Amino acid sequence: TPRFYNLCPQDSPGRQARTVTGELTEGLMAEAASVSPKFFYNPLGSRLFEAITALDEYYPTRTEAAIFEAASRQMARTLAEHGLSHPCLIDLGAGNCAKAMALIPHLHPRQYVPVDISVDFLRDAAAQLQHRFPALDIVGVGMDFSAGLALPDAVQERDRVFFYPGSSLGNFQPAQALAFLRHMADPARGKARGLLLGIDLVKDRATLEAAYDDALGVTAAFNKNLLLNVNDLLAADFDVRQWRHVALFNAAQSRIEMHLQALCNLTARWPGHSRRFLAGERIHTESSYKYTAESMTALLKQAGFRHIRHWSDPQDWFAVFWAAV
Ligand code: AVI
Repeated sequence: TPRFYNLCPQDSPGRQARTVTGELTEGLMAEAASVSPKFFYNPLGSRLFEAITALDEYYPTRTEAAIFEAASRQMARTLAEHGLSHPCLIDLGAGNCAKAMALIPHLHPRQYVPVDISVDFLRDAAAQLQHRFPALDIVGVGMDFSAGLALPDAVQERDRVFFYPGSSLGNFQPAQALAFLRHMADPARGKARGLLLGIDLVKDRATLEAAYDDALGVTAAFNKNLLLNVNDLLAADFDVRQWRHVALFNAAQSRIEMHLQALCNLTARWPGHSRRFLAGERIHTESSYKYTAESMTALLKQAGFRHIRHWSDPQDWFAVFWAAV
């Protein structure tokens, strides 16, 4: 079995619960109500997200996979040109490690470091991967990397290449995305030599909005399930039937926004609090920023990366960037 480090806060359940309660209450009581998208991912939410990635309308997952399939040899050559023939591959949000599994035979990492906040899920996935690649040095790390990249000493400092696929960077506000990339490139912190980043690109509104409002209603269920998770976490009484899923492309901010919109006047209650919502009022649940090749190149440069190139699909719907420090 691979080495595994759990760096998730070992807070007492009570203390952790109070933090979550405070964060949720603050968002729900704000004049423009919001809940962080991290609250999508309870066990049902993770399954619904997996279902989303299989939808016709949700092009990012399969488009990214096709780019990796077509270009992984070129990617390996590019890394080798930067002296990274045997990198330490740090997989951010590795989940089931499936994306890395396809890449490892091409990139020949000396060490593979899957990182995820979902600790037990990752532990199992890392063990399975070790079976598949018995000689590979695997160091699993359970942590919330959005809070920083302080990796355990067992993770080698040399030749670090961060792997951040799936357009997850798009769920950060651009200023947060820049701060995170800077942190990665900082020789004293993330110590990255390079980064392989998958990011969704700006395209026509209809394609974008369909990807976040599919005909089967899977994304609507994914969005509404957030209220079920909030009910569990806060002991709240949201009725999902009183809410509708809204997904729209905000072109000025270059982002898909997901909201839950109240279908009638209603009051939601949880211990110590209540919030009245008028019909039509919304809770903002997610932003998914869409970049252009130019805007992402500029962001990576601003963060301290040099030698930037990217690969995309024939329609230019999605891009995989290589950026070296
Ligand atoms: C995880 N993240 C990159 C997805 C996205 O496209 O922003 C989450 C998602 N939300 C609705 N559908 C998918």
